[in-house]
Amino acid sequence: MSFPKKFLWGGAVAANQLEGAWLEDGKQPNVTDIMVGIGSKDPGIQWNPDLKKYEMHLDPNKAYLSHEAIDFYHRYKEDLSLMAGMGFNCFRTSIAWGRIFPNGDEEKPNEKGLEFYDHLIDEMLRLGMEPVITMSHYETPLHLLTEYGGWSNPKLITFWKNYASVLFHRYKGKVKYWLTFNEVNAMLRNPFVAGSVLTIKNPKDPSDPIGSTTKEDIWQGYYNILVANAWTVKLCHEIDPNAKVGNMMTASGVATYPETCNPDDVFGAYQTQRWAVYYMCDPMVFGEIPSYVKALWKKNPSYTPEMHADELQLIKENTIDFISYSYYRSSVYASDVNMVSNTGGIKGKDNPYLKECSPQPWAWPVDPKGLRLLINTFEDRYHLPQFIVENGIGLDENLDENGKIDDPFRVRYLEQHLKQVELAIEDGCHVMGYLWWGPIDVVSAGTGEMKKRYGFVYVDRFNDGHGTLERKIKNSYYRYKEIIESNGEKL
Ligand code: BGP
Repeated sequence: MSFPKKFLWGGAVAANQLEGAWLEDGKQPNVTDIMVGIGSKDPGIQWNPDLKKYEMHLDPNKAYLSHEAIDFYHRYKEDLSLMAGMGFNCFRTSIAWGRIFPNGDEEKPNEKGLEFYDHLIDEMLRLGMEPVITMSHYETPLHLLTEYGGWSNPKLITFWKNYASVLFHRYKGKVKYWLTFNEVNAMLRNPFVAGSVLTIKNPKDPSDPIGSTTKEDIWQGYYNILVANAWTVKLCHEIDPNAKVGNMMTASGVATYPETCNPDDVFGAYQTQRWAVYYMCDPMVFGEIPSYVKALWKKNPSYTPEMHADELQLIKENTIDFISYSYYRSSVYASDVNMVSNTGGIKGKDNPYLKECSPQPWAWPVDPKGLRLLINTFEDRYHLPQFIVENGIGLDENLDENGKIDDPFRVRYLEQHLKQVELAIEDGCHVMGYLWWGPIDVVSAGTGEMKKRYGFVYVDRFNDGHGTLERKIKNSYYRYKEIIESNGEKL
C-alpha cells in the first residue's frame, strides 16, 4: 500500500467562491468581490479625479455571482456533512480576511466575523476533518489596495501580522495546517489579484488600473509578501508550536515542456518554470532571494525593492514547514509562442500527446503524468513534505431526466491523477495529502461563473444568478468515497 496511513484526503474551496454573504456581519469588499472572475479586464474600480484615488465601481449589468455564491455562509453544516459523507479527513477553506478586519487596517478584529469561523472550524473538527486554512485566497480587503496601494506598501506587513496573530491565538490547538497566500506566485502575471498590488500614485492611465501597475510596485510587493510570509511562520511557531505553515503555489507551470530538443526551447521552458513558480517558492523554502531575481534587479535597478537587513534575516530564519500547491494542467513552451496564463496555469502550444482536455471554452489539457513529474521535481528541489491542495476538472453539467448527474470524465480525471500521486510516492516522494478542488460546485475563480463545475456535489445555481441552491450528489461522489475509504487501495 503506497498511501501513508495518515494521508490527508479531502477537498478545497475558498471563502470568496462559496460563502456569499459578501457584506454580512460587518464584512467589507475584498479584491475578488468587485470582479466577475479574476481574469476579467474590468477590476471594478474607477478613478475619482477630484479625490485622486480609485473607488469601487460595480457594473449594474453584470452578475457578481460571488456575492451570494452558494450561500455556504448559512449552509455550511449541510455542506460539511456532505463532505464528511465522502470520508474526508481534511477540508481546506480560507478565512476571508475582510470578515476579520473589514478594511484591513483596523486595530481590533470584527468579533462577528471570528464567530462564523469559530463555528465552521468546530464543525469540521466535530465531523473528523482536519481544517486546512488559507489565510488569504485572493481576499485582500479592497480598502488596502485603494488606500495603500496593496502589498507594495510596507504598512500591509503590520496589518497582516495583526491578522495572523489574531488567527493563531484564536485557533490555537484547532488548526494544524495554515497556508499563507493562495497562488501568490501568480503575482507577476496577475498583480492586482494574486499580488494585490495597485499603483495609486499618479497611475499612468487611471482608466486601466491593472495595466498601470508598475514593475517597481510589483517587486516591492514581492519583497513585502516574502517578509509577511516569514512573519507568519515566526508568529505561528511562537503562538502554536504544534501548527505548521505552508505556502501555496500554482504549480502547473513547473510542468512546462520544451516543444523540441532545440536548446532554445529547453532553456525557454526552464525560464518559464522559474518565473512562473520558483522565483516565489525558492525564497520561502531556502530563505534567500534567488540569484536570478537579483540578476534581474541588477539589470533593471529601479525594480530593486527597499529592503532591510533585519527583514532579510527574518526571511532567512523563518522558512515554511511544507509546500502546498495546485496542479491542473501542463503546457508546452516554444520560442515562437507567447506564453499566456489563467487560473489553470500557463498556456503555450497544444501538446499532441495529450488526448483529452476539459470542454470548450476552458479546454485545459489533461496530463496526469505531469503531476508525477511535478511532485518529483519539488522533492528533488525542496526536500520538504508536499501537500497537493488543488486538483480537479471543471465541466459544464446539468441534471439528466432522472435528476441525476453521471460524470465519468471527472472520475477518470480523479483516478488518473491519484494513480500518479501513488507512483510519485513509490518514487520516494513525501506527499502529505491530496485535496480535490471544489468538491462542491462553487463560483469559478477565473471567470466568475457557476457553469464551470468541479463538484462531487451539484449546486442548483446558474450563470444568470437564478437557482434554488439545492445540493445533489453526483456519481463521482461515490467513487471518491470508495477511494478514500480504502486509503487509495481501490484505485
Ligand atoms: C485556482 C484557484 C482556485 C480555483 C481553481 C480553478 O487557480 O486557486 O480558486 O478556482 O484555480 O480555477 P477556475 O475556478 O478558474 O476554474
